[in-house]
Amino acid sequence: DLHPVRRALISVSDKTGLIDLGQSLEARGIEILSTGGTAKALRDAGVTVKDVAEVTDFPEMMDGRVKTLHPMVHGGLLALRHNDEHLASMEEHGIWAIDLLVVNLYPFEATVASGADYDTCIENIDIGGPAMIRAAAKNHAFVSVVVDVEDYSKLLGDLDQHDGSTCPKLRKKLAQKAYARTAAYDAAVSNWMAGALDLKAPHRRAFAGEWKQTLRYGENSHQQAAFYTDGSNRPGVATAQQLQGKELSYNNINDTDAAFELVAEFDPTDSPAVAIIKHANPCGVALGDTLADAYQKAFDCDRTSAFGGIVALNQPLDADTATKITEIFTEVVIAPGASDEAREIFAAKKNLRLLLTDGLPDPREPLTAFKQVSGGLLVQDKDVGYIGLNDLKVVTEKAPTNEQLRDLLFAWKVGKHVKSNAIVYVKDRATVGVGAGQMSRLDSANVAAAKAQRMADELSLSESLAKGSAVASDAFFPFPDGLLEAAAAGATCVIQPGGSMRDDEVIAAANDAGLAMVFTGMRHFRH
Ligand code: 93A
Repeated sequence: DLHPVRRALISVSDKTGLIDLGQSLEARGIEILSTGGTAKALRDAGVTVKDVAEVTDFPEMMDGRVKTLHPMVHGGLLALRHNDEHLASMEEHGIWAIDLLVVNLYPFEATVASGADYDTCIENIDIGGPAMIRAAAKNHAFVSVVVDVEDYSKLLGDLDQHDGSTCPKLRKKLAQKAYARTAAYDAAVSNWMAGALDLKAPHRRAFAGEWKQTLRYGENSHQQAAFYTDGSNRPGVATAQQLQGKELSYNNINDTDAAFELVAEFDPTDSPAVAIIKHANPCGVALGDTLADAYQKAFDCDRTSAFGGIVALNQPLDADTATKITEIFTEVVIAPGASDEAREIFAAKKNLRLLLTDGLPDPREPLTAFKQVSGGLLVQDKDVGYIGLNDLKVVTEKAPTNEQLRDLLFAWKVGKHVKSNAIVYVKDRATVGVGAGQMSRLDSANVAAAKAQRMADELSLSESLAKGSAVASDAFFPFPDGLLEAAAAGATCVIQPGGSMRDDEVIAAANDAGLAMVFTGMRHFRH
């Protein structure tokens, strides 16, 4: 049923739109109750407000920890207006009904993101706000609860349409949104505490995100989709600024994330790096003397697949690289910044999406990864495993040269970001063949080799790009066949975890083929 709004309680940390709202409610004859800072802001703007402290007959106390936690407030929010007993209690205790609650919470997520100390974060856990929100949302049969500044106009529109009342459909929608907000808020608190305690993934975790945008559709056009942020403010696709181009699609976001996470593996102070991604797998990754050089080398790995790809850079986009990128159709470019000249070059390509971030994601930051399965969620530590030179064990008669070691470690880092089974051929700090997502390791080795050969044909080279390459395998070779396939394709050195029952056979085959091979002792499955 329609329900008239006579009395409102407003208590907001984010005061955006507050004065307008207060004035609009007052103009509609609605009495306004409010807490300290909110009341002051409204009064300063000439809006008549009653202090909650006057209603509760208690001062705000304990640094504001207790301001609205009182039966005069919660009774007013929770009382069923058609229940005689409830009405009698209201009468007996002088409780007045509150028909509208407008609350936004202490900015806990923003406080954490700002790097505030532990005690400051604790002080920014809102208790009274969520309590009121949950009470009002429960009683949405009578009470409207607004937790989002963007809903102020919706509320006022509804009041106008219904002569000072709100309709049940709006109240129900607002209540659903309200519980989403308090759930996300508590999840943020719990996850922050898990981080502060250094708890690992298997511990009890809460799941929630903050709605960011509705997407046109999901992976396919018959699937609805939306994009949520986790409130962490990490540099990445969720917090990037889009400077131009059409709205990002679901697949764009997924691929852009894969591209940026991969390129972030390479320290920008060591070398410029470029990754080109298609369908969440790299079709070219390279380090270069310049960013443009790195792009060219990444592009030359698989020019066919790079068409319509997603490009990630580990350094700000410069004019040379921008010019090269615009030579073919590219869906998205993501980079930690861009020069003015580069932006101008891109501006001529209206459809090209350019995303800029404040830096790179930290590939070693311990985070939690989720995967949905029927009826549940799989939770694990994100794969932040790292292999350096000192972790490598040479297992063949031949030891790799320094050049080979450099390429092996590069191939290993790329392989971590390729769907399993992953086989990656690398030459001169650039991929020359990537085999991804095959159900057999041998097939992945074949696919990567075939790509290296095809690209060589396209470039009219006399031998495969994989000739003289370093090859990485994301998991051990269970049999010598995959390794021999790589050798046949032209690989001269191998990096792989080791640990197979048949390691001896595989090492013997490597020796026979004259390969140098190192074991990492770590696997990088990615499914
Ligand atoms: O410290 S609290 O958890 N204790 C309360 O009783 C309480 N009531 C409202 N925080 C409380 N609030 C929050 O105060 C609201 O959720 C809002 O974010 C903020 C508004 O304070 P002010 O009006 O003083 O700016």
